[in-house]
Amino acid sequence: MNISIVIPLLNEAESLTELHDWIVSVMQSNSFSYEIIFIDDGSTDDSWQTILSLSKKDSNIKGIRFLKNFGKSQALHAGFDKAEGDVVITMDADLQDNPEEIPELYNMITEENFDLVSGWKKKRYDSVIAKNLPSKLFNWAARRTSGLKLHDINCGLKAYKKVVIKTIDVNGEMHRYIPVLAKNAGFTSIGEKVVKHQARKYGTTKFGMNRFVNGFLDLITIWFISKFGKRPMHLFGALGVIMFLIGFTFAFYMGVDKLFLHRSGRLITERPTFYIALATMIIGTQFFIAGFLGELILGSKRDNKRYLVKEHLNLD
Ligand SMILES: Nc1nc2c(ncn2[C@@H]2O[C@H](COP(=O)(O)OP(=O)(O)OP(=O)(O)O)[C@@H](O)[C@H]2O)c(=O)[nH]1
Ligand SMILES: [Mg+2]
Repeated sequence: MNISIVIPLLNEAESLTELHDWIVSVMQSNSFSYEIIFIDDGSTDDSWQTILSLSKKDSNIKGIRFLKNFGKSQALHAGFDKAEGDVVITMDADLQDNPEEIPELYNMITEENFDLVSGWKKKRYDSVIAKNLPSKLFNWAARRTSGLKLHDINCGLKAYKKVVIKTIDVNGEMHRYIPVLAKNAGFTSIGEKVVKHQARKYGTTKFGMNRFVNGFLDLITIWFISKFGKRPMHLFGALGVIMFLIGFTFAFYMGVDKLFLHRSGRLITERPTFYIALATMIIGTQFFIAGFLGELILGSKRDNKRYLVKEHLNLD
């Protein structure tokens, strides 16, 4: 199979039929063999009914319906688990991403040998204040911490070699940083393609302003994971030793002073230095324990099923 198209969605019933017809016409005019995997992430509208009725006409449609809303990352994770095509395309369900871009993306993966190609909505049809400016800032920060030269890291339209999506683990809200995850996993051939973007035609935005707060917190996490994820003790151990040594030096000085020099007539507990020494030694120990816990967690095998499926369509 040439292409798997993975489409995570939440309450996009009005868009699905038009999106499906558009994808099919592009697939047929390029004679690609393909599958479309819709992941309905606990929609409360008619999205699943629409997917079922589309699948009656088109056997290339597969579907997963989550028991409740687990988030876009989990939806992508489930779609990636099931994808069989040599090239995997992800796109939004709201008709903002243009299926006409798929053949060119496919060629970039198969002929130019990219591991991952990310779309770049160079001309956006979104509000400047709510989306474009925060998004520019966000992408700048992501570029600085990750070293990737992408302009639009969180673009929904992306193409991957199959091995990439079978390797990376998209969890939490990490769908915003898939190129960084891919880079950390060792896939360095990461490209970018300017893609057409449309204004939203039906339905409503699913992510509010809190996307930027969450986005920046995730950015710190991913920076931390890519630097210290495999060796937390290197960070926490070093911090712990430094803090502990500072505290110990203060305590040692006070001890020597009290026992041998007798320069201060006060009790040790009456001196501010005592509390500095105490606090830094305790914090140092805490850092050390955090490092140990990190290593323990890394060592134990984790269960990576983070979603529950309610129904399947054409999947085993
Ligand atoms: N699986 C899943 N998909 C989601 C969720 N929230 C949004 N989506 C899908 O992710 C895609 C992008 O969401 P949008 O709300 O369009 O985000 P956006 O394109 O940045 O915002 P607009 O420009 O207003 O459309 C759409 O296909 C949504 O259906 C979710 O919680 N789970
Ligand atoms: Mg959208």
